Amino acid sequence: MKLKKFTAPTMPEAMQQIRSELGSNAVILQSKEVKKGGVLGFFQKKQFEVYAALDPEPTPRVKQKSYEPLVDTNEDKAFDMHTQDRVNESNDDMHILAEIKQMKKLLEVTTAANEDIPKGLTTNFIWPYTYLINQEVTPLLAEEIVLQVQQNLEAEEMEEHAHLIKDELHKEIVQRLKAIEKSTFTYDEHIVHFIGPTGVGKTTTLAKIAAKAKLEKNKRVAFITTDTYRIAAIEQLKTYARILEVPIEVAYTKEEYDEAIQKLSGYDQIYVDTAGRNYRETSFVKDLTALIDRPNNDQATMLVLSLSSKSNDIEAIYHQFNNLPNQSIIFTKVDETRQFGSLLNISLHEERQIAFLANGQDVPNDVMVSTPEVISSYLLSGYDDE
Ligand SMILES: Nc1nc2c(ncn2[C@@H]2O[C@H](COP(=O)(O)OP(=O)(O)OP(=O)(O)O)[C@@H](O)[C@H]2O)c(=O)[nH]1
Ligand SMILES: [Mg+2]
Repeated sequence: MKLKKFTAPTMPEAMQQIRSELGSNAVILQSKEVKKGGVLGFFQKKQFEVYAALDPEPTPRVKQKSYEPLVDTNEDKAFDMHTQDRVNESNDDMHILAEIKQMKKLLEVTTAANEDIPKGLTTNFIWPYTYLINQEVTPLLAEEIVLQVQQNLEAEEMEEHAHLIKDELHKEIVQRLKAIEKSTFTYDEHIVHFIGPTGVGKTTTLAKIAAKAKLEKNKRVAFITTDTYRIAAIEQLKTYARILEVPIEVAYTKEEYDEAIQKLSGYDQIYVDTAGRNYRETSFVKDLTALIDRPNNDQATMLVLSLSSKSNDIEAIYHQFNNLPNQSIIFTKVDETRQFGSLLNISLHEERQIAFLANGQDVPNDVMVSTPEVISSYLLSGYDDE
């Protein structure tokens, strides 16, 4: 397929250029009015930028007349591709629409300003690659995965079918996630600290997991909160303790914390809430680790991260805590975004599977065990809509 951008002062002139260069079978994919030149926004010249494409081997079923309504020579109107209204519903037209959709995807890819398409990707795989990039998967990871998928499908000579690409992507992602270390959380840990940045959902998620421990795993559960910076924070955990009928201790100092652990030592699991801080600051990390660091192995840390945070911030926070023993990762607010790349980035870069995903405010229901299949399904959930 030949794809080209044309620029002219008027739409009819652009059309003239397109006809003489690509012939009358050319399809207009997009057009817009732009202003060029001038000084400080004055004396700018109006120009029309039109993207047109020509398939050198058009399918025999395509009728020439179906293309015609797509060409609008009215220069006052920015040309738009709302083809649905203009094309009738015959099978041929549906076929053309599918082709145009395909071409538009290609156009988006071709015109994307900052996207470096990796060498070695054939046309059919540029779209899956840009899909993963739009999901905020890191470019290197997206390239690796899509190149592998391309290789797998080429070996089977099936690369041109879009749904096969999606299935193969799913397989590839699941396989990579399965190859890394599993989450170590088993509900047998005696002390479980919930740590993480401000407002990510530490207290809410603690209540959800503690409820699971008590109701599904029959564990005897107790709470400690060390988040004494805000009265509301203490009250929040006390409320959950009341609802779940579990004891709670409030610890203002390291000594009180040690006493509380001692006091609750007869319980199967002690869930410890901590204050949200700006943990990009190393001093906060030191304070927290000094507080929760204990000489026994019978403890775990739940690093709570929000999927609605920026990818770089998520990775930076992860690295601030990666020395803590028995650490599991929980991602919250999975329901608040449509970009799921961080789930894959963290898992594969750090080679550590995510333990839980929280997807709403409802305690205790909105939490699920994270599996490679669940992560891949989230990641590819918008694949067919794009
Ligand atoms: N949409 C959505 N909201 C969530 C989720 N988890 C928690 N929240 C909400 O996020 C807000 C903050 O939750 P908290 O549990 O108080 O967060 P925190 O990390 O303990 O906050 P600090 O202790 O202040 O640092 C609350 O309104 C929760 O209902 C989730 O998975 N999805
Ligand atoms: Mg809290």
